[in-house]
Amino acid sequence: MHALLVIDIQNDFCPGGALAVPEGDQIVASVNDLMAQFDAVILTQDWHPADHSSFASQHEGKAPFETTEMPYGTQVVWPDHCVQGSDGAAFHPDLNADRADLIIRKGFRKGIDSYSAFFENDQTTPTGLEGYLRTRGITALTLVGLATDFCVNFSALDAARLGFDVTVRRDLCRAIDMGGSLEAALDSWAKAGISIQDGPAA
Ligand code: VGL
Ligand code: ZN
Repeated sequence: MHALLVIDIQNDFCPGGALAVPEGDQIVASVNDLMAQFDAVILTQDWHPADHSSFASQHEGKAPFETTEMPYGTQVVWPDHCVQGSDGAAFHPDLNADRADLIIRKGFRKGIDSYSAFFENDQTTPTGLEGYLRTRGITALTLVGLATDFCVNFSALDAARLGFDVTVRRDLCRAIDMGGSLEAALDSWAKAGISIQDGPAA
């Protein structure tokens, strides 16, 4: 069984949003088309309380895109984004969310961020996605979505570490790309045995 894992295609990550990823909206139509090819479609949704600790606004003297030390390690602080129930947290209006078997929300605990669809940023608190996939007999995952170098990256690496057969459709992802983050992600995917596809399989 092969699932399509669609990462964070939400208004705040699209042009005009609070943490806009360049061209984030340009992947939506192709992602919709791709859904038909999979046994299961799973969407993730970044879903933060208004006072989430990943927001620069919660750290005196910090500007967005700087870093801070959290109990679980270094954390980039972001513009306020994907606040629970807000329009920014909603899926892009053209995304075919009706096709989703499961929507998994992450980053809902005030004190900890969650880039990965599998584990929060302490790398130990599970989201429950692994259990869902295993009990459905899903062994292969193809990832698409936003942002390549953060939530797609950490989701793909965790999936590979957990033993899933992982492919990233790089052409159906878009990156934030700060401080070499995109190149670092691509390097780590190669080392983790993740397949990178730049278009539909031949
Ligand atoms: C993301 C930064 C903060 C992402 C989420 O979806 O890549 N990046 N929250
Ligand atoms: Zn977030």
